[in-house]
Amino acid sequence: MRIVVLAGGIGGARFLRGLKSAVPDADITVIGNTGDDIHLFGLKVCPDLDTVMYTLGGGINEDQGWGRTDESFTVKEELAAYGVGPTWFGLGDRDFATHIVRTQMLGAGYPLSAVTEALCDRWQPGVRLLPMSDDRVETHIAITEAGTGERRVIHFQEYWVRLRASVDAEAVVPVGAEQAKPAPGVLEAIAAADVIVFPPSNPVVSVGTILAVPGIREAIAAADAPVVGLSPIVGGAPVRGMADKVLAAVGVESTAAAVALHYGTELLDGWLVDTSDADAVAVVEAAGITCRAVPLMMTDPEATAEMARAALDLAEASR
Ligand code: GDP
Ligand code: FO1
Ligand code: CA
Repeated sequence: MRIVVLAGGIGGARFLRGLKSAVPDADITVIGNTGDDIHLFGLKVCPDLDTVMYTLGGGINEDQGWGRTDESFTVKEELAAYGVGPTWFGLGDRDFATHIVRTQMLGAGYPLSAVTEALCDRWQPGVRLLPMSDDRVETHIAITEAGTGERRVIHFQEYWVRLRASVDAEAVVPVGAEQAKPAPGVLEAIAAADVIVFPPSNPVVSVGTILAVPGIREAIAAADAPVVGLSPIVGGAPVRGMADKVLAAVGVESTAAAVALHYGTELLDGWLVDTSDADAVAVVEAAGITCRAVPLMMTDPEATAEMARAALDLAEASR
């Protein structure tokens, strides 16, 4: 079975781990969000690609959900001693090596897709990990600065990591997306898929950014395969992260039903909500999307594998 998954970072990566254990023989292609990417200290950092690669390759810091296990921060401390920032972004020593290899290969002329493949040679994630695009895309967030009242547009990482999403997101702009092309293999994987899955990733700054690359949304809408999604919103709030803030920026309520309607029937055939959101089932079905309520908390590997099985069952039912 050929499965295509549009993934952000932690929500996407954890779901993928469950999917792999539910269907060990599946041929899984992951289209990864690169809108979170940032250039720091002359290095290209790709948080969502790395989160998927480290999680599936056994190198992730499980408590944090991002970054490397067994990490130290000597380089970060030394940079700070030189007064070289930003100090708000925690790049660890082991993680630095990934960004050095990536930046070196990009400098030598390899596209991000080839670099990602080379990094995955080491990590063996057991999926084909494709960046959504080889072209530079960076998500920016418009805010009003709390102290000064000044309107500014800042990088998504600054909004999330420095400001911890403490002010409203007034607009979400995937800078460069309009000019970006899908990476090699992306459209082909979508067209050849037996099932397409939107994991419980952020609908705006993860899945939404991937869909903003011209051609990807259209390919999914046109695909023969059923498209099923799992709600990242449980009980009217994100399980973690700032999805509520970025959903508000695009005028969508933070409910499991509203996220399904935001994707719409053009994309979705099926939608899973958490059992605590069973009320949403009727609303989503009324809109023409097959919907079921099942436990959607990725508390342990078996619970996550069960979510993946439920998604594949739903895909079969909505085929
Ligand atoms: P990020 O790039 O690290 O933010 O990760 P993703 O975009 O892939 O996923 C973030 C989303 O995962 C958030 O909106 C969370 O609400 C959602 N999420 C995290 N853990 C769980 C869980 O156990 N169950 C569900 N349903 N959603 C989750
Ligand atoms: N998240 C944080 O909350 N603080 C950090 O200092 C931080 C550093 C970091 C370094 C590498 C990396 O791959 C991810 C990192 N993250 C950090 C996570 C990242 O900001 C988020 O998980 C996503 O980009 C949000 O979608
Ligand atoms: Ca992300």
